[in-house]
Amino acid sequence: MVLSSLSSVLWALVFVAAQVILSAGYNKCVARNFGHDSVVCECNSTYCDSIGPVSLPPLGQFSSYLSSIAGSRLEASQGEVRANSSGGRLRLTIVPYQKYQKIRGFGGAMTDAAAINILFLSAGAQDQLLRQYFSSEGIGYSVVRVPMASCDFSTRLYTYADTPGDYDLHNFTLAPEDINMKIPLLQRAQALSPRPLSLLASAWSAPAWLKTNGALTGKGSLKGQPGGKEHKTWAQYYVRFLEEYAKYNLTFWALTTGNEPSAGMMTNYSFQALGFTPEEQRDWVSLDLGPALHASSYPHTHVLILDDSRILLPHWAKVVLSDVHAGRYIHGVAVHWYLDSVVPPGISLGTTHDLYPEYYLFGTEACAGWNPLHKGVMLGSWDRAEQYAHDIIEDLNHYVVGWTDWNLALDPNGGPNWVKNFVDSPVIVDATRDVFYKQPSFYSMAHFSKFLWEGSQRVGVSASGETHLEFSAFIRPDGSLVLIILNRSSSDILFEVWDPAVGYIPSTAPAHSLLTLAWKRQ
Ligand SMILES: *[C@@H]1O[C@H](CO)[C@@H](O)[C@H](O)[C@H]1NC(C)=O
Ligand SMILES: *[C@@H]1O[C@H](CO)[C@@H](O)[C@H](O)[C@H]1NC(C)=O
Ligand SMILES: *[C@@H]1O[C@H](CO)[C@@H](O)[C@H](O)[C@H]1NC(C)=O
Ligand SMILES: *[C@@H]1O[C@H](CO)[C@@H](O)[C@H](O)[C@H]1NC(C)=O
Ligand SMILES: *[C@@H]1O[C@H](CO)[C@@H](O)[C@H](O)[C@H]1NC(C)=O
Ligand SMILES: CC(=O)N[C@H]1CO[C@H](CO)[C@@H](O)[C@@H]1O
Repeated sequence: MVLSSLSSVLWALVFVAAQVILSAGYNKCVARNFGHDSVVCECNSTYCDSIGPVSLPPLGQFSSYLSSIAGSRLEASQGEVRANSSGGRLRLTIVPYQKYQKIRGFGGAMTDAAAINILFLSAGAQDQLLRQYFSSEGIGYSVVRVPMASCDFSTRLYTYADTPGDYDLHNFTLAPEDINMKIPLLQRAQALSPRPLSLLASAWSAPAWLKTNGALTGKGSLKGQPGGKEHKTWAQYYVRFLEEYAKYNLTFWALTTGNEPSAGMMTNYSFQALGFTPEEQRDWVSLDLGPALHASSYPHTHVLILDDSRILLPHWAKVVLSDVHAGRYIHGVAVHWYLDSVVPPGISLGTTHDLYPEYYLFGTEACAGWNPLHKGVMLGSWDRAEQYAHDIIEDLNHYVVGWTDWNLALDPNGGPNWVKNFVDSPVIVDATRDVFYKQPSFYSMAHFSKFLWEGSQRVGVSASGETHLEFSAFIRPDGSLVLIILNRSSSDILFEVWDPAVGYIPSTAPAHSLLTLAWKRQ
C-alpha cells in the first residue's frame, strides 16, 4: 500500500517533469466566467484562442491535449513513451488488431439562426468564427448539415415551393436565407477548409399543399401513396435543391429522408415536420426518391434514413433496409441524440450495425439546453461539455462514423427560433459587443474533430480493471494513434496506456476532464 502510493507520487513527479508545456505560437483562451461551473473563451475580430495546426512529435514521444472544468482548453504538452510499466495503476491497452468502423467526420448545422448570428458580427469577427470551425488552425469540422428551407431555427415559415398545385416545381426557388446568408457562409467555410466539406441536406416539412394537414407544422404527412404524384414531387424537390445549390458550387455528400419523421406523427407538433412511418419511408425511397436521385445529375449523393432518435432502432432499420428495392439506394442510418440517456446504445445502434453492417450509422443532430428543465444557453457549462463527450464516445464505441452538432452559432438567448424553442450552442454570438464565446462544448467537439480525420479507424482498447473512465481509440490514415479519454468524476486518476507497438504512456485524467493523447507508431 505505502510502497505503491509512494511509487505513484514519484511517477507523478517524473511525469510532470517530463511535460514540455508548448505555449509559444499558441493563442491562449481569454476566459470569462458567467457563474456556471466553468468558463467560456471570448473571441473578437482580432483575437481568438487557437492551438494552431497540430503535428505530432517523433516516434518515442506523445502529445497530450487537456480540457477541464478547472479551465484548461486544449492545453498541449508532450512526454516520453517509456519502455517499462509504471506499475500499480490502471492500464489501458491498445488492441490494434481489433478493427472497427472508419470515421467520416464531425461538424455542425448552418441553420438560418446560425447564419443570422454569424452575419451579425463584423467581417473580421465572422472570419475568426468560421476559421475556428473550418480552417486548419481551427477544430477541423468537415461536415455541415444544411436544413432545406425553414425549420424552428428560422424567423419565418417557408419552403422552396409554396405555390399550391405546382407539382412540376416550376416555381421552385431558393429563399433569401439561402442566397444571402447560408450559401455565402458555406462558400467561405469551404474556402477556409483544407479539404472539401461534406454537406448534408435535411428537409423539415414539405410544402403545405402536398400534405394531409395543409400546414408546415403539426401532425401531417404527404397526401396519397408512395409512387403517387405528391410523393414524386417531394422526391423531385430534393433533386431541385441539389441542382440549385450546385449553381453556387456547393455539392452535397448526403441527404436524409427528412428530419424527425416521428415528429410529424404527433398531434399538434409545434414546428415544421413531415410524418413518415418506416413503411412509407421505405416505399418512398424505393419508388420515388431513389429513382429520382439515380436519374439526376447527382446519383452518387448518399441517402441516410431515419434522421431521428435511436429509440426507433433497430425496428425502423429492419422495415426499411430489409427491402432490397429501398436498400439499394441507401447508404446509412442517421441518428439524433435527444433520447440517448434512456436508450442503451447496444440494443439500438449495436443491434442495427450487427443486422446491417453494410450501412453506416451517423449522428446528424445534438444540442444541449433542449430539455425543458434546463432550457436555453448556459455560458461556461462544463456539464454540457461532458454530455457531448460522453455521447460522442458512446456513439463511436457503437459503430457511429461521425457526429454532427446542431446550430453552429446562436445568440445569448439560444435563438432566433420562431417557436421559441431556444437551446444552447458551442458558439454564442454577442453581437452588441462584436464578440463570440466558445463554450466548453466547443472544446468537447474539438477533442474529436481536430484529431479524428476522415478514414481514422477505431481499434480496441482494454482496461486492466474496473473504471469509470470513458475512452475510444483510433488509428489514423498516417498510422498514428489517437486516444480520447473522458473523466466525468470529481477526482484525479493516474493511469497508463500500453501500446505494444511503442511502449507505456503514463498519464493522468484530472477530475472532470477530457484528454486527447496522440503518438506516432512507426
Ligand atoms: C480583442 O481581444 C483581445 C484579447 O482580449 C484584446 O486585446 C483586443 O483589444 C480586442 N480587440 C477588439 C477590437 O476589441
Ligand atoms: C525495465 O524492466 C526490465 C526487466 O523488468 C529491467 O531489466 C530494466 O532495467 C527496466 N528498465 C528501466 C528503464 O527501468
Ligand atoms: C410560377 O411560375 C410561372 C412561370 O413558370 C409564373 O407565371 C407564375 O407567376 C409563378 N407563380 C408564382 C406564385 O410565383
Ligand atoms: C468549387 O469548389 C471546389 C471545392 O469544393 C473548388 O476546388 C473549386 O475551385 C470551386 N470552383 C469555383 C468555380 O468556385
Ligand atoms: C390541436 O390544435 C387544435 C387547433 O388549434 C385544437 O382545437 C386541438 O384541441 C388541439 N389538440 C390537442 C390534442 O392539443
Ligand atoms: C481522473 C479520474 O479518473 N478521476 C476519476 C475518473 O474516473 C475514475 C473512474 O475510473 C474515478 O475513479 C476517478 O476518481
